[in-house]
Amino acid sequence: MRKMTAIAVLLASTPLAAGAQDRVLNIYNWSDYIAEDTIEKFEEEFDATVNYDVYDSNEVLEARLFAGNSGFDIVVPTSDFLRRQVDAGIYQELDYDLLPNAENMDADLMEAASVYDADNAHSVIYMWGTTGIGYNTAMVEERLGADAPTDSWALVFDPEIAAQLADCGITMLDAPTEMIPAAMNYLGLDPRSTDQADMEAGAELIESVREHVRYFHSSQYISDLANGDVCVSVGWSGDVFQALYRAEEAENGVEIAYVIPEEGALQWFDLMAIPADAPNPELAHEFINFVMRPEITADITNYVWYANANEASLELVDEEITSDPGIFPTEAASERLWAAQVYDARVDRTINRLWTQVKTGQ
Ligand code: N2P
Repeated sequence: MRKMTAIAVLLASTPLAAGAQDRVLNIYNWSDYIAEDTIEKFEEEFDATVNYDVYDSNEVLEARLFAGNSGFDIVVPTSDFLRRQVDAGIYQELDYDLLPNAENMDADLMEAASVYDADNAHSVIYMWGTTGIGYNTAMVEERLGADAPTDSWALVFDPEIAAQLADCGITMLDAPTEMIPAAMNYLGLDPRSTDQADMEAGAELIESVREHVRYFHSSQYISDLANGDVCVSVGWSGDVFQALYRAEEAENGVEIAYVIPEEGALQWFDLMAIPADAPNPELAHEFINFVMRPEITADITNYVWYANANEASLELVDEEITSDPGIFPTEAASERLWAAQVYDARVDRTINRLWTQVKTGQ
């Protein structure tokens, strides 16, 4: 008996046992943003335990990161937020020697992302998409007729039109840095403007339709659209497609469409990065490299309906996805897309103050 205890103590203190305990990876990612089996596959192959937590707001992620000691090894901010966070020094540089699969990435898209992180020194693209409109085709037609302006932001920003859709449910993202520029764009202003008067005009427009908006939330709309509980959502491309697909699966008669409005839309990148104080940066690199395998990224895109920047993965992505202009925009549509503006702390405070005003009406 005493001997067995001695062996157990000895085993527990061997480097091997300690190493296994250390193979814990803390990931903080967007909700509805990974394939069902990605984490399980990684855990098995890499003998690791993953704590996987989710958010649906860049502001929430940023607050956790800026508070320090977040304990996260991998986070996935959107490009413009990443830039401010890189400038604040909260990420570590990636060691590309540990990321041989980076060669699978699309050079043009990585270059576009380098505007937010010079030389992609701290981040690689996870997925990308657009912020457009998802709608229930039948409900909208019922209320607005066959020539409803379904390819326009008028659907949500024109008070007369929004009033007619209010009963079936309009929702907007709780994302000030995406909603206010979309409203500015609809008004004919530059969506990338940081001029206070322009931002105020955008906020005022949203306030003018606020009474017709059922809620501001950035993930609830997926199931609500799928179930026919709301009819028009300003949403993220892949999330609307997930709603469309869920409705199809449920055979509940709900038909959803996603549109990049003719006036234009935001195109964003979400990127994987490792906080400077990450407990396990080595394992974090292993995870990033794992995700950059063509088949792993393809699995994710096939499950979440978001475009990725992994060129080598595309031949493994369902044709239904690669050929959908809502997911991979046509060249003509791409010309109408704008890239996220980076706000400094002052502009960021302005936009957040305006947003509180929009949501609470004061
Ligand atoms: C996934 C949302 C990711 C898009 N649900 C936000 N950039």
